[in-house]
Amino acid sequence: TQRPLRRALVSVFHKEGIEVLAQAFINAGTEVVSTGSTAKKLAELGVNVTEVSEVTGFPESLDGRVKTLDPHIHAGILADMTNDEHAAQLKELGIKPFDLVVVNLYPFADTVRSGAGEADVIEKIDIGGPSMVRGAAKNSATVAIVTDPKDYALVAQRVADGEGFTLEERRWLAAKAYAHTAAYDATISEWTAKHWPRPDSIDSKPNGAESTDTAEEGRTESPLFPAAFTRTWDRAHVLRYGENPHQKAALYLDPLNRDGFAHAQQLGGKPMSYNNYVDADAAWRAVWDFAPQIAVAVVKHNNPCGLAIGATAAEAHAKAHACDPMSAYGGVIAANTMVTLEMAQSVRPIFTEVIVAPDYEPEALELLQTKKKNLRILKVAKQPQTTAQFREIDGGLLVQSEDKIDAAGDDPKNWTLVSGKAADDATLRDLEFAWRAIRCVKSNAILLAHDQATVGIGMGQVNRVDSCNLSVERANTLADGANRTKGAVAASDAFFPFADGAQILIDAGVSAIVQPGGSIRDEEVFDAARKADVTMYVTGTRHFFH
Ligand code: 93A
Repeated sequence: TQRPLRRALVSVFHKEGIEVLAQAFINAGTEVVSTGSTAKKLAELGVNVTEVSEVTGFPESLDGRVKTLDPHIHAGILADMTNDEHAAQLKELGIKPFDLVVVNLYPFADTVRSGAGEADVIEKIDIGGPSMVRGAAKNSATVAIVTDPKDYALVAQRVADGEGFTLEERRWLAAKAYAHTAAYDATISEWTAKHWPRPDSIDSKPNGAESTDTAEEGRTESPLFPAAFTRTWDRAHVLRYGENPHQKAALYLDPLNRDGFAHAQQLGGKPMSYNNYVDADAAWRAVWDFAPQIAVAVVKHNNPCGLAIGATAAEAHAKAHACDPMSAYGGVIAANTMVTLEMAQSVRPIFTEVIVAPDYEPEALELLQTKKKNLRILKVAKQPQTTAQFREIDGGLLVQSEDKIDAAGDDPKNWTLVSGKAADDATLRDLEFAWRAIRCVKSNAILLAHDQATVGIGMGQVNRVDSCNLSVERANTLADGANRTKGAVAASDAFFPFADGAQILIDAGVSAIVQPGGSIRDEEVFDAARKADVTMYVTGTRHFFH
C-alpha cells in the first residue's frame, strides 16, 4: 500500500520548518509545484520548483483569492490512481497526479486576535487551502496530506526512503487534516456568528410565529447560542489526571480568547492540576463581580471559604482569610488587583495551592517564588470574558448564558423593603456585598457578612435550613469564640420556602436579610422578620449556582 512521493504540491502560509522538506525534495529529485511565496522560498532553498500558475495556465489573481482553485490542480489531487478509469482520464486531460500535498492555512484566528479590521479578517479566510486539504484527505487512497509542521520530519523521511506512506499512515494524516479544517471553519463560524447576527429584515420565524426569545425554546434553527455550537478549542494540554487520579483530563484553549484565565502565565510552582483550574477559575470569576472595588477570594472545592472587599489587596486578603482560616488551608486565592508585598507576606504562612491575579509587585513575586516554591502563581491578562456555560448530559449538551450580577434585582435601588426599617448606609453596603458574594456560592447558599467580608457561609446543602445552620455554625467556630452572627447581614441565593430557615438567621442575631422572595409562603417569612424587627429586602432576582 506504500506509494512513493514523486510529485508534491506545497502551499504554506507559515514557512517555518520547510527547510527539512526542501532538503528531502532536493535529494530525492521530487517534482514540486507551489504557490507564489512558497515557491519563492523553496527556490531560495535550492528546490527546482514549478509555479502553480504554470500548471494551471492561469495567473494567480484577485489578490491571491484564486491561486490553486483550478481543475489542473484539483484533478491532480482528487484522481484515485488505484482506479484505472481515473488514471486514464487524467492522462487524457494531460494532468499529472500528486502524491503529496503540504498545506498551511491562512492564519484566521491570529488575524482576529491581532485586532485587525473586518476587511483583513475576511481576507484571511482561506478557501483554496482547505479545498486542497479536504480533497487530498478524501483521496487518501493515493495522496498523503500534511497540515501539521510537526509532521515535516516524518514526511522528509518518507520522501528520502523512496517508499512513501502506507495506506494506514495516509488515512491517519487524512483524519488529522479533517480535524484541522473542521476547527478552522468552526473558528470562522464563531467569528461570523458573533459579528454578523440575523438582521431584523429576516424573520426568525418563517411561519410567522411569535418571535420572542421564549418562542425560541425547542427550536433548532436560529439557536440562542450560535457561537456556542461552533466553538473550537485549540491545543490541548494533557493534564496529569482529572478530578481523581483514575480520570483522564486535558485543558483545551480558546483560540479567540488568548488573554483569558485558561491562558494564564504561570510564574511559579508545580504544574496546574484539573482541580486547580476549577477552583482558580471560580475564585478569579468571583473577585471580578466586585470590580472596580478591590476584592480577594479564597476558594476550596469550587466554593468560597472567604471573600472580602478591602481598601488594599492585603486588607481584602486578611478579611477574606479571617472568614474561615481552617478551610483556607490548601485553598486557592484570587485578587482582582495587583498583589502587593504586604499581601504576599500575609499569604506566605498559609498553605495555598494557587494564587491568581492580574499582576504582582516585583518584591511580592520574588517573595512568593522563593519562599513558596510549590505555590502556583498565575498572572491573567484580562478579566473574565466568558459568556456561555456548557454542561454535557447523556445524549445532549446544556448551554446557558453566564450568571452575572447585572439583573434589575441586583441593584439595591430596586429592592423592596418588606420588614423592619430601611438599612443605614453601612448595612446596605454589607447587604449589597453579601448579595454579590452569594453568586459564587453553591446552592443552597446562605451567606453572612460584616464589614464587606464574609463571616459565615452555608453552601451546597439540599435544604435551606441546613445552609442557614451551617452559615451560623461556620461564623461562630473561631478559636477565640467570637460571636460573628450578631449584627451581621445575611443573603440567601433563592427564596425561603418556609419561615424556618430565616428564623435560624434571626435567632442568631443578624440585623438584616436580603433574599429574592417569590415563595408562596413569603408572608410567613416576612412576618418572622417583622416580629423580630429585622430588616428584610426582596430582590426579585435569584442566583442559583450548581
Ligand atoms: O486565497 S485563497 O483562498 N485562494 C487560493 O486559491 C489558494 N491557494 C492556496 N488561498 C489559497 N492558498 C493559500 O495560500 C494556502 O492555504 C496557503 O496558506 C497560502 C500560500 O500562499 P503563498 O505560497 O503565496 O504564501
